[in-house]
Amino acid sequence: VKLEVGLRKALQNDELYLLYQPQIDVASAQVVGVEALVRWRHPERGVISPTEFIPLAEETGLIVPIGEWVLRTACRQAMAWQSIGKRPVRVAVNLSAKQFKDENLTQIVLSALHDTGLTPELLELELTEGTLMDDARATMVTLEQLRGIGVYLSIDDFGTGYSSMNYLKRFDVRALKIDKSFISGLPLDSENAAITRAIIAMAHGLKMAVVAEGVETDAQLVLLEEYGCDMVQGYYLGHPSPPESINQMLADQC
Ligand code: G
Ligand code: G
Ligand code: MN
Ligand code: NA
Repeated sequence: VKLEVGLRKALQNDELYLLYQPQIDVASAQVVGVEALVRWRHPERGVISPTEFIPLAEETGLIVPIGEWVLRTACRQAMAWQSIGKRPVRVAVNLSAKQFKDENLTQIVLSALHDTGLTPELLELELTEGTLMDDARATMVTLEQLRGIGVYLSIDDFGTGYSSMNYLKRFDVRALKIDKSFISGLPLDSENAAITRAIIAMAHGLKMAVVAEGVETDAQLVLLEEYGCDMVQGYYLGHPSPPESINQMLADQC
C-alpha cells in the first residue's frame, strides 16, 4: 500500500526516468534502435526495478499515465537523437496489456508523435504474446489502428507465451524479439539453438525481422549472425544506459 501511494506521486515528483539499451543491426554493426526501459528512483528505497513496480502500476491503473509519460519521453529523446546520429534511430517502448486495451491508446500514441514531431516509423511498440492473444477480435482492431498510424510493431519475449501461428500470420507485425531465455544457453544448448533457428526461419518466411535479446557473449553473436538473425540486443552490445551514453554511441558511428 505504501509503495502504491509513492507510485502515485512518482510521476509528479519526477522520480521516473528512462534507460536505453541499443539494438544493433548484425549486418552493418550499427545502432538501429534503442529500447526504453523505465526506472523509479524512490526517495527512500533507491532505484526500484520495473519488475517490482510495473505489476503494481497495472493493478492500480497507474500504468496508463506512466505509460503515456514513457511514450512521450522516449519520442522526445528519439527526436533529439535524429540530430546527432548519421542515420535515424528507432525507439522501442514496452506496452503492457492494460495500455493495449485502453480505448485511448491510438490517441495517446498519435498525440505523442504529433507533439514531439517524431516520424511514426521511428516509434516501435513492443507487445507480448499474452497481450495479443487475449482477445483476438479486439486485438485485430487495435493493431489495425496502430498500423494505420505507421508505427513499427514487434512481439517481445517471443517464444515464452502462447502464440497461435494462425494469428501470428494475421497480426502483420514487423519484428519478433526472441526471448533471452533461448539465447542464454547458446552456443552449447542444442535445443535452444534449434528453437532459435526455427524462430528465425519462421519470421523470415512471414517477412518479419528478428531481434535476439539477452546476447551476452561474442560466441552468441557469431552464432546468431550465422543463423541470419537481423538484430541483436544484450549486455554484450550495451547495457541499459542513460541517454548521454547513447549520444556517444551514435556520434561514434559512421
Ligand atoms: O529493464 P529491465 O530490467 O529491468 O525490465 C524488466 C521488465 O520491465 C521487462 O519485462 C520490461 O519489458 C519491463 N519494462 C521496462 N520498462 C517498461 C515500461 O516502460 N513499460 C512496461 N510496460 N514495461 C516495462
Ligand atoms: O521483457 P523485456 O524484453 O522488455 O525486458 C528486457 C529486460 O532484459 C530488461 O530487464 C533488461 O535489463 C534485461 N536485459 C537486457 N540485456 C540483457 C542481457 O544481456 N542479459 C540479461 N540477463 N538481461 C538483459
Ligand atoms: Mn522489451
Ligand atoms: Na523481451
